[in-house]
Amino acid sequence: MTDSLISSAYSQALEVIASVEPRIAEATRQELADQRSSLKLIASENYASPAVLMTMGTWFSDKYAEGTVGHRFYAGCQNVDTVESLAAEHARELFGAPYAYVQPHSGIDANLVAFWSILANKVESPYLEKMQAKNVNELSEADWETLRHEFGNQRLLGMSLDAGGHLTHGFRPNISGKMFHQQQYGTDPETGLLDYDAVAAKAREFKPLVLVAGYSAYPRRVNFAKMREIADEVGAVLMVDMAHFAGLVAGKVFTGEENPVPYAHLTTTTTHKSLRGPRGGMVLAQEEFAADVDRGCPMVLGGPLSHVMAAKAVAFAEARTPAFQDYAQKVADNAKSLAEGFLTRGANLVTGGTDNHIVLLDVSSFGLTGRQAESALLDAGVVTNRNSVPADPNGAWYTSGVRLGTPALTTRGFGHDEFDTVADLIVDVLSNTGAGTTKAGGPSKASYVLGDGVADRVTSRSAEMLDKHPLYPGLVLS
Ligand code: DSN
Repeated sequence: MTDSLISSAYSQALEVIASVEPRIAEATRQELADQRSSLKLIASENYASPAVLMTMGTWFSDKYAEGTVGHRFYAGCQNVDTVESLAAEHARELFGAPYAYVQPHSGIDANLVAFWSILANKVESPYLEKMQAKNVNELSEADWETLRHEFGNQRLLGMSLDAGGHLTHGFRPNISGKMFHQQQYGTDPETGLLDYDAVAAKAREFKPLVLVAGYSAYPRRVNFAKMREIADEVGAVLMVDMAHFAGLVAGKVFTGEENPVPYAHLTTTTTHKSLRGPRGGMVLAQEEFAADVDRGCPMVLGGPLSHVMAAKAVAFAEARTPAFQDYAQKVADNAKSLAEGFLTRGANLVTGGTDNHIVLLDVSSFGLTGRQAESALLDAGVVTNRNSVPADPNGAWYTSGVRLGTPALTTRGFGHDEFDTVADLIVDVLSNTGAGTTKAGGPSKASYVLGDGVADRVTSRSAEMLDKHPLYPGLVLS
């Protein structure tokens, strides 16, 4: 596709939008300008291709298609069937999975579908037997009470939020921490690394139905063969949430025991992070769970977003190319360059480095909270997100860390030298930021004072790199 076609398509689309609500057209233009002019280091974000983005803007958005391919609750789904079948086929091939469910709207939805299918498949409840034999309306109140008891008292063991796990891995305030009787595993207090013996000991003691592996802020690889061994020993289902590193699996950077798909009973993911597709989720499953996963909609999810499933198919087609494998390797190489850049400048990193796409910077040595650091960096055009570090004294709101990721800027073409410069710019901002005070003059975890001229200095050095590696280089809006 030529640059002029893309430019013309978007320019005309914006004209059509402006004819109805000009402020939305303007915000859309401004978003492109902002993304072009800032250093996007949010580890969970990326830049999807124009083909993926354009696929989302069609009339597939208008179609209801609850159910699954060939078994819909609405008529007229023949084209949605084509789209969903193709997306699932591409996903199965890309990840070597027996079964793929491409309907989840997000990673949290994907995890809820996985929980549902584990409960439906593994909980031995008299309710389920009766439900197979009877009309659901004939079940008694006592049957429903049994169901609530059986489904509501299962055990889940997942990685704690401050060690790098996700909210949906059993964090107490999240529904996963309320619907399951949960316990959490952390990381070694000295090294910050996952301690498989400690996970195994906890699993032996707790005997979970579900062992969740995977992470949102752990800057290291996981050995999923070991996690499966632990699950098997205690009779648990292994569920891996690869939302963050799906692109590194698809791109064959994580292979063998670092690839979760052959080891996990269920693997969940988002499609928009390192995988560089549209915003959405997906569940990959071994055959024994497929029938229950298939009931995800309408048992757990609202109607599938057919336009997004179409864009998933396009993104998966992109991800099976050698160019994507090259990209995925660069994502990991660049994270190492970024980490080395920090270490040579004396900054502290959780686990002392990285071997995936994440660098977790502990900002307490700069005398700042994560929130202060995130805000000061944003003032200088560096977009990050604050994140807890293990045993964080500032909790999940203020935090003591800043999470950085390389997928987005690698898409723009940044390499070793640019990421070394990014480390330099971040250290420059943080070394020249002081903690502020509350209105009453006490210590504040939120306010901060950025030194004079720092934002301009950093923005101008970033602009040189951003101009050299433009976002959507051929896209010119008229
Ligand atoms: N929001 C995603 C992330 O940033 O990791 C996961 O919830």
